[in-house]
Amino acid sequence: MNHKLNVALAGLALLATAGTASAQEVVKIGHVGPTSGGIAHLGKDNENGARMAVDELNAKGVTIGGKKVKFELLAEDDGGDPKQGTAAAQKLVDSKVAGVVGHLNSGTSIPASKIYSDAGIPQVSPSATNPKYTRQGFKTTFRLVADDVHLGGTLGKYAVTQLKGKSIAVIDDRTAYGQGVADEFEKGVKAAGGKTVAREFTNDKATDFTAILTNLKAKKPDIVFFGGMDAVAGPMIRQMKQLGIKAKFMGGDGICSGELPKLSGGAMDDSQVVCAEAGGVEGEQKKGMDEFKARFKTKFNADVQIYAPYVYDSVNVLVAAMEKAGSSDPVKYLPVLAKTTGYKGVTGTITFDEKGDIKNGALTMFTYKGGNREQIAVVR
Ligand code: ABU
Repeated sequence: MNHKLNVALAGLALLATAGTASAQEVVKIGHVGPTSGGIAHLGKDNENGARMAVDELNAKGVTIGGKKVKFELLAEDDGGDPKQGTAAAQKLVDSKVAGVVGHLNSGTSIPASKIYSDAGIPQVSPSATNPKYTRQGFKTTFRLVADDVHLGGTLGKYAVTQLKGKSIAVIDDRTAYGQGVADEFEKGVKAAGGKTVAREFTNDKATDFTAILTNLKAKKPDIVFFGGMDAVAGPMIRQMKQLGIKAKFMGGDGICSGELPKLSGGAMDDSQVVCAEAGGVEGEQKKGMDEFKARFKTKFNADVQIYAPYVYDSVNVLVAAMEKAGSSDPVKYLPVLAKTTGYKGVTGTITFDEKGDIKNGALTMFTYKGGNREQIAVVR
């Protein structure tokens, strides 16, 4: 074969390849979480959950409306900061994403939800638990976990009825999540006939809690509840030990991570900490979750922190609605997404209510022994 013919054939092959590639529609999915700052380990965990879903969908091959599609993940960092969160949201809207998974924090998810709503782009948060997130009347706003009313209220009741707390102290970090879950916890304690003896607050970047813990010590609490995230809870537990406060330590999903023992510098006593994840599976369904965790570990050489399975399910729920609607155009698939009923995910069966909240959201109570998170029970 002469050289000219070779070049012509190579050109034809390239054209054919280019033709195939352009026949495959690219669907952009946005993900936002804090991959920098104090809870970057949680943001990265979330982003990995999204990446895993997208990689698996692309490997399996998905057809939407008769066309093979390829999903592209656009991952943004909001640093857990509301202003950075809205900037990231606008960037994703401008990039014409078909849907967004995130943000991680309530304080970023709530302001960002207005931007997605104005653009008509569906947003599924895998972790924001402040009730306001889904109570703004937006049709684009969905959540895969139970909210703080359920989470804080259940933990408050648990503190009184199961842990037999008699003098309960409460601290929060003044964020949309931390303050909200602490308020609901207090209500839960009171509804169960219990008593709170102190309420203190800090912020989500604080590292020294000597002043507030010294105040609390004088009240002799048997339980300290913290509304906030693990990056603050860890040092707080360490400083409680240094000050000789022997109380149990409770918190919501934000402290309930695999990283908490390390963040406390090994200061946690066995069973001292009780926290709850705002979701959960048991029995047969737990097999799917365990398999997910094993695949995640193989892929990223890291254990799931908290929300990666919820992020994974969020991406898959969006894509399932696109497949069912035969379109990745938000105008067409959003009404289908809103009617999601009985979707079997690794985090359980997903059905949205009229606000976009998960129906019958479960909670899983955990403690830590020997530096490992151990499940106590799934409660509804
Ligand atoms: N749900 C705890 C962490 C995320 C948030 O709601 O801010």
